[in-house]
Amino acid sequence: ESVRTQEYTAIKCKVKQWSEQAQRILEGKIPADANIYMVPATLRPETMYGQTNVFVSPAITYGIFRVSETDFFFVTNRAARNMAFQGIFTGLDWGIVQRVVELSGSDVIGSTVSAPLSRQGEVYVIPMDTISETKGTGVVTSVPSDSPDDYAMTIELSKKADFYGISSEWVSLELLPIIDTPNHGNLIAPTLVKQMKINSPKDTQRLAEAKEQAYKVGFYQGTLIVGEFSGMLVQDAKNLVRQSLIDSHDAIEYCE
Ligand code: A2H
Repeated sequence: ESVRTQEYTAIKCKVKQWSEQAQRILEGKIPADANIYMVPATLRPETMYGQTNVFVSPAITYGIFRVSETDFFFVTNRAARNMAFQGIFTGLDWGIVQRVVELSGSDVIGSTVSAPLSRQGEVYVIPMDTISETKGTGVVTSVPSDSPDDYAMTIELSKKADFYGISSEWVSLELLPIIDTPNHGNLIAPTLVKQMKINSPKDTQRLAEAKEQAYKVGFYQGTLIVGEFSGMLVQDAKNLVRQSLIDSHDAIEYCE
């Protein structure tokens, strides 16, 4: 475990439609005109162009927390506490974390949320068992073009939708090429997953290797091929995309 500060970009994915189960739980608990966001934490803000789903863990308990008069975040208790210390919850009494409701990840699967920068304006919330409760916000953006973990989970869910208790229509199989590389093409995650013969999200050792390689190649050799900073090297564009997301109020800084 690194002792350095991890600087995440927390993406504000506004809830468009709650799953039926979440609707039942939320009934009467939150003002109808509230803006509620699922807030995945990412280390790769430049990949948000390729977001196709949002992952939550069915095994984690989340909360919806008041951020301001009008805005609410769906994150883990732990992340909400960190956010409060970082001054992210504004217009509230200092240090007071206001949890409006508790929900299990399984309650919100099948909801839809906005996906800032992505060509798919709106994406489904789907399950990922390997999400850690003690990292980030417990919510993860799925970018199967560039993240081997996301790609492997996407394939798993599309093959075993019934087993996971989801509708296969919620799993996006679209791969959006967003970063080009000299030797691995423009869909590095599927390329590595196939090359390394990774057949399941449980193939953790090879996935860790693929993740490391995808991260290095993407960062040091990748060029963005979509969006405002298209044509720029990922290492130059990364912070520009991040700042652009923050300026448009689609993301916030989050550290731990
Ligand atoms: B990354 P680090 Cl395209 N549990 O975002 C498991 N994984 C989590 C998590 C949690 N609680 N919170 C965040 N993550 C994921 C994009 C991405 C990411 C790409 C490629 C690699 C990559 C899209 N998913 O991460 O352990 C999030 O996925 C590889 C490092 O704090 C986040 O960034 O270093 C990353 O892991 C944070 O991992």
